[in-house]
Amino acid sequence: MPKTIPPADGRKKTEKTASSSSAAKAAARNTDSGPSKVNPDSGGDTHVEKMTQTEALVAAMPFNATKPAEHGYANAISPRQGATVEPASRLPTGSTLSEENSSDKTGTIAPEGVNATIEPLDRVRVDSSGQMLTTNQGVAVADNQNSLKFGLRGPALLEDFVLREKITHFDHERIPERIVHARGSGAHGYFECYQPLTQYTKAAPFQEAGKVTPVFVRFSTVAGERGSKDTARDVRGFAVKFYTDEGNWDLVGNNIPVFFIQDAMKFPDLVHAVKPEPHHGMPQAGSAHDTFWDFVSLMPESTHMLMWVMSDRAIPRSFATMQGFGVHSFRFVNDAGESVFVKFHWNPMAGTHSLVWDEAVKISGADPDFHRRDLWERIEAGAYPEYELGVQIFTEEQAEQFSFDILDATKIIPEELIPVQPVGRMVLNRNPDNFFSETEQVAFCTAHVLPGIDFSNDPLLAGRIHSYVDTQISRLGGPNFHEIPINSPIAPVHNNQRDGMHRQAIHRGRVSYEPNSLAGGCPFQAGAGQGFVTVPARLQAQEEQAKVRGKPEKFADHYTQATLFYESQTPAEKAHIAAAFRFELSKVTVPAIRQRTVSMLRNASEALAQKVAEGLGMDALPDAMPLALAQPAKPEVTVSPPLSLMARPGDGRIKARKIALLVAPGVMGESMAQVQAALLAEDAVPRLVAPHIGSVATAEGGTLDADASLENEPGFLFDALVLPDGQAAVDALALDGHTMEFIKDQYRHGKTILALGASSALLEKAGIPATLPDGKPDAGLIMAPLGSAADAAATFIKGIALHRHPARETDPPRV
Ligand code: HDE
Repeated sequence: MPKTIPPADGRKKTEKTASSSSAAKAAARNTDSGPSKVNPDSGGDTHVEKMTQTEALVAAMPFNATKPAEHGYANAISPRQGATVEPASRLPTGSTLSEENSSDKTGTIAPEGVNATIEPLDRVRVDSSGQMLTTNQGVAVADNQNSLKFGLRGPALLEDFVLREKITHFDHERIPERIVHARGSGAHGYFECYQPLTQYTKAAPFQEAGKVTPVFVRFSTVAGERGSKDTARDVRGFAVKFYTDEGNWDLVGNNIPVFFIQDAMKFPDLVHAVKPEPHHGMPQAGSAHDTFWDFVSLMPESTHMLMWVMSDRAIPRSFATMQGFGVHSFRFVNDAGESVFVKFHWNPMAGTHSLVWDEAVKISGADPDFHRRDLWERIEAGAYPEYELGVQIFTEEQAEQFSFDILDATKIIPEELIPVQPVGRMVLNRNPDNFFSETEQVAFCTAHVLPGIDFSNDPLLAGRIHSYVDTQISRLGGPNFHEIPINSPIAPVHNNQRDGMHRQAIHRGRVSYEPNSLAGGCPFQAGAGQGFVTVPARLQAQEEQAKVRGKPEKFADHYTQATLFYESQTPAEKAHIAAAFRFELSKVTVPAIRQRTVSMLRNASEALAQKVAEGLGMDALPDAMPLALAQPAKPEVTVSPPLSLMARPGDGRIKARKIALLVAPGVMGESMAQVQAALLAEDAVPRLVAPHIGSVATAEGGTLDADASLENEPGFLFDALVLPDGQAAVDALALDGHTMEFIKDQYRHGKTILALGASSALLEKAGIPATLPDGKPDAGLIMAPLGSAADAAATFIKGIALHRHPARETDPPRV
């Protein structure tokens, strides 16, 4: 009879005795027909034993006991666990009797219930220290310098399998890049739960305080190709893969909480419009061109997103200083099957800080890898990027009362309506070992959810649930992308999917279907107790119960939240939005597209439309675009301060900030060393920058070692600047045109500048105004007379923590 499975090593060895009948033995050795009745006396013969146990296993399932449970509503929302029977031993479920014969290659019999493809990444890590070079077949290569030739000066030979393997592999090194979000940077880390959220969700990461779940995060730009620049004006992807013990959950979000469109049907159109124009392939990684503005100005629902994309959110200082959002409404589901809606927010501990446009443009030339480098260096330095996960939780009833539709991805839920509750934190503490294997091959899919997390009916989300799996099939070469090490879960994987390109799992046994009795019913359906069950959300209204192509009425309010966003910004942020619209639209070659965009903006903000129109040299404002919804519902709030980047200054730390310390021969080394030490004590990254790299003689007779030059690390790459004391150094720097550009960029971009002793002359020579445009003192300009470097360093550090001094700005800039 079937019973508990004995351990693998307790398995009976084949003993051939005379007591088993020859007929049974003969029958058990056939693979193409069986006896009319199985002889239960195996006589120790393994073939017969397997046949006997197989018969018992199958007979223990005389019919499909769960078939009736496939019907009816109650079963639909609470599926039963599948029927299983334990075999008497591991014999009947194995593929082969020869599995006991082991070798260095085969290893031993598959451990019971184990799928080895999900073991930690160590199983595929390769370290070549102390190893000799081999081919992919493990054959040692004697000569890796020369191809095989017929004579030293003769023709190369086709026989050269070493060369041909190397070149063939090289020829296929590239895989198709992501159609969007092609340029990305990744990191490993962990998520730690603050308190159990069991009241709302049974999702594994939220079950206990202190529970740690490994994650892999990939940040990205959207429009640019894989080799494009980091600091383009663009949305940033913020995709997090949680390797939970109940399977992988991918929260594939952006750094902006809304989107351009409301329905997946329009996504290919949006992407075609923003990508380089198809006739000449320009521009790269930019939205400042005709087709993008043509499309969005015909899609007024994009107005809210355009406000965000024209704001400084689209040019973050660092991946560590930007927020992330799940964008759509999702659902949390608890153990009792009750569900609430949830929106996800990632808030950076370092605060939200961005670049300014002039800075972003210059950085893209000097360091196209600016964000990737910053992320890598922060992690290598132990200044781990950290984010708090917050959730907005609300019920169906609350959602019905809102002036907007929570299924509309162009709308936020103002924090004044539903506060953001912190539920855990994420720390990114390990760089990938290999960019391609991890960051490039990671496959995020919105379809990857867990018990406890479910979808809303957002029509944009619905399209995404399909799209991501589909795209991985072509990008990663087939349906087995889940077996690529970075993608495999840490939770067990057992199903009857088989074969396909690049299959890695080697399944033991002959069963790859369900229901089955030959494998005791395994793997069996989990049922509602442990398995994923979709929330049986009901549609209430009559008209919702029809098959239609259309949108709910509230989706037609295209401007209320665009206005809310704009009105919630500080004056400097508003000025940046206006300047960004002006810049982008100035690059459009068709005036009618500009007109149409401005006519759309009039519905969001007359003041903004006016400013943009002036900046574009328009004689008069075009008529406002007709509204799709004449009387939108009255909004609950008209200003929401958390929508400003200034609302999150961060923890006041300056860790990982890069500060330039300009030096030249004759520098007063001691005061510079004091500032350097103060910055290092704060975990900032001070760099000594000189006219050229190398040793610089100090006024005191010592030396400083400059590891960057005015040429290779221009001023806009730094968060702050220290100018040196020492007349000879000041004179030398004043003669170098790079110094003036360095100082001007630092000033124009609102950075904190510390001028030690005699170096105030450099500020004068660069034409830096001593006061703000309104005549008030500039807190970002710190003068340190001789002997005050240590005190001044403390003020300097506070200034850097503010990140920028926007009060200095004018349009156009004074410097
Ligand atoms: Fe994506 N998106 N997307 N998207 N998306 C992809 O998947 C798609 C949308 C987002 O680092 C693709 O693996 C459709 C919204 C991120 O690997 C693709 C629609 C949001 C990433 C795809 C959207 C995102 C992607 C391209 C509209 C914010 C990068 C390659 C229905 C919530 C993930 C890939 C990574 C990537 C489709 C809209 C975020 C083609 C059809 C809204 C962060 O599947």
